Amino acid sequence: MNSPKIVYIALGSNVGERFSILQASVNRIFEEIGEVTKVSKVYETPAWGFEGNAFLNACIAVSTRFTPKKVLKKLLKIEKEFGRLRSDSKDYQNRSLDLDILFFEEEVIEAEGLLIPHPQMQKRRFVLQPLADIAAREIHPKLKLTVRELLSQTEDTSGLSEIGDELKIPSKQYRFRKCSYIAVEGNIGAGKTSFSTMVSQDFNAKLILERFKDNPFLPKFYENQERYAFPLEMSFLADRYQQLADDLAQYDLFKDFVISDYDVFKSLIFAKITLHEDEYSLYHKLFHLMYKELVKPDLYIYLYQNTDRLLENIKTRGRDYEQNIQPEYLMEINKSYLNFIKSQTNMKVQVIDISGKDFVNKRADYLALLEEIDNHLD
Ligand code: PH2
Ligand code: MG
Ligand code: MG
Repeated sequence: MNSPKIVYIALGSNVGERFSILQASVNRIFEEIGEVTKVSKVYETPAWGFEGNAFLNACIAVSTRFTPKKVLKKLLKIEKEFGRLRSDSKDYQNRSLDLDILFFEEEVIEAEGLLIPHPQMQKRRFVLQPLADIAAREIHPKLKLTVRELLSQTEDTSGLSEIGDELKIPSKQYRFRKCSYIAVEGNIGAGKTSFSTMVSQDFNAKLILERFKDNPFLPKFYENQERYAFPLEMSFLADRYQQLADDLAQYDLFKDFVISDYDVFKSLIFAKITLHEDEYSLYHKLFHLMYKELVKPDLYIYLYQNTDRLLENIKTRGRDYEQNIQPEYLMEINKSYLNFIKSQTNMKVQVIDISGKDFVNKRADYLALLEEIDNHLD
């Protein structure tokens, strides 16, 4: 999964209900591409480079995890939804909606059909003026000038007039942001790490990720369960306890809440499956000594994914030692989680079925998942 990047997009319309089209396209960009972080004022501008109706133009900043190519594809799709017709003619034409990528971070891309930064932007006041509203100090990665400098140097002298209406930034006030600590759980390969990482990025949360990579017993365990189950479970418990004790105690002033991609109870759930009865009872004692010291999550989310998709995810992420995991083992883990969840009376737990969903690659699925979590809260 990519980390979010800032893309600046220019919007223009000179046919139909121009302002409504711009606002509706901003909403669609939020749904398809990413969080809209800034919107410029809206300007009425004379058609530049051809004889046509006056345009409304604006610029927005969007935080996206998609690649420039994917963003372009989605913008073209949104243009089409608003009735944009493209003809083969090379001349400019009236258009209900035009969406152009101006900058994608500092990237310079010169590919067939995709030129970033936009090759004409320095010649167009209808781009530079709104862009300067939201990104005056951004540097053009090829021309090495700021947007403010480009605006003051441009040869385009056309007159722009600010209109009274302002574009609204689409956003949702999710109630889960009021939680102080959310734990995301799920089977191996369910997408716990991706989901908690995305939420931490989008909602300014502190992220706690399990450090499984450092566990020297894990690859050995998958080779020889009998021999390595106990040391594996013990070292997981010690690591998780230490990490949660440290990280949950350190209150981060600049973050709104904490989200982790596991809950410490995971240790007990796995131990019950992998350990012999006598080992488990020893383990159980130690677990509870530690458990009572820890801060408990005020929301526990279990992402349920079906076994086929789990196996598929395990394959695509390609950790060698996980490749022989059997479907039966995954089903057993799922069952144990659900038993644990049933026994919880004091914790707010949500089981969310994400089978058939792809929240990493489909933003609509991601937004629907956030919505579902929120609807379950009272
Ligand atoms: N877009 C063009 C060509 N000319 N003129 C104005 N005023 N606004 C635009 O958005 C615009 C234009 C090609 O995309
Ligand atoms: Mg254009
Ligand atoms: Mg265009």
